Amino acid sequence: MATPRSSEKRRAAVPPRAGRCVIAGRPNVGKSTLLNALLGQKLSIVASKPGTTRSVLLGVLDTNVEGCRTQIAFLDTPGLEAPRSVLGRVLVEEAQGALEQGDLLLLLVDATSVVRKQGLPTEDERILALAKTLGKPIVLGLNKVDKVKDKRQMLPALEKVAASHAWAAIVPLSALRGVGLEGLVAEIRTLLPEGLLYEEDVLTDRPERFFVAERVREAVLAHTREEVPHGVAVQVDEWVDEGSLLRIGVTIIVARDSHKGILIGARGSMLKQIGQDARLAIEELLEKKVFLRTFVKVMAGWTEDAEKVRRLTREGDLP
Ligand SMILES: Nc1nc2c(ncn2[C@@H]2O[C@H](COP(=O)(O)OP(=O)(O)OP(=O)(O)O)[C@@H](O)[C@H]2O)c(=O)[nH]1
Ligand SMILES: [Mg+2]
Repeated sequence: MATPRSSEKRRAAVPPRAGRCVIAGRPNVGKSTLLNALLGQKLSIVASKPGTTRSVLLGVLDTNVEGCRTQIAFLDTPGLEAPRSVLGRVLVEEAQGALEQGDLLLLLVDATSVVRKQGLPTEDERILALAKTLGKPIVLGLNKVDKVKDKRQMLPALEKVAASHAWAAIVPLSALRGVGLEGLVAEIRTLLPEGLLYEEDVLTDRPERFFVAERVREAVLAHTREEVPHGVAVQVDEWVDEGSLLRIGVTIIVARDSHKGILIGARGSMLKQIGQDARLAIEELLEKKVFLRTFVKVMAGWTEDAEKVRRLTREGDLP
């Protein structure tokens, strides 16, 4: 039997592993929830509506798997689906571009739809077909297992799915409840090359203002329905650090005149609520007192204008 000392030595001799894992899948399957759960902190915004994530977001997990250093650069991506607008097309292009950057792919699917279909739904099969062309290992993550009522139906569904591709691994998960995450990370480690990609403490590569714009958009998404959320974009146009207080001004862009009224609400009540929620989220993010000014602007039809779409989906990145 190995003494504690010799097992420590053995671990120290195991080289670190690092690589990029692209989280891809249909909209709303829980990709961003999973990124946040894996990192143990909120990086990506989440909403109950499809089409929430609009640009590829890096989140670096630097951890130990059974004592062995492991760096996984996760890339959260917009959902892949047949686009219904120019905005939709740009999001799909963004996600497809990310697929090529991964050492491996984590195809995330909704476990309830797999159980219902007793196999991979057609939309997920399409993504799998696209992923296969890259010739990289694919891990299948079955998310939202907490929502599967009859667990006995899981096994036959898993057997069907297992036969559909030479998966590197199949991992049932609940990103929301934090179930299956350790096993997922351990599976991913086995697929990574040796080495390290980042210095310690690197979490992401986006500036604070991107995350601020996203928190405002998340608050808008939480309070709006139907087509309003799809046409919302947020620009940060004021950022004044006054020491103990950060003064931030944002413009919330909507795609139609009628959406402006909805967003502002009766005597400004909706916008006030959105502003309050967003401010609290930003204060938590930046650990600082924030004064948030919100302004709503109509940019009619921007979701059908490719140049505006490209600018507004990456707006928070601009200096
Ligand atoms: N019950 C349950 N709900 C989940 C789970 N993971 C995510 N969700 C919910 O699913 C919804 C969508 O989550 P997101 O993380 O925004 O999904 P996404 O795949 O990033 O969506 P897009 O960015 O639109 O592609 C949210 O309401 C989440 O709370 C899970 O494991 N169980
Ligand atoms: Mg997302």
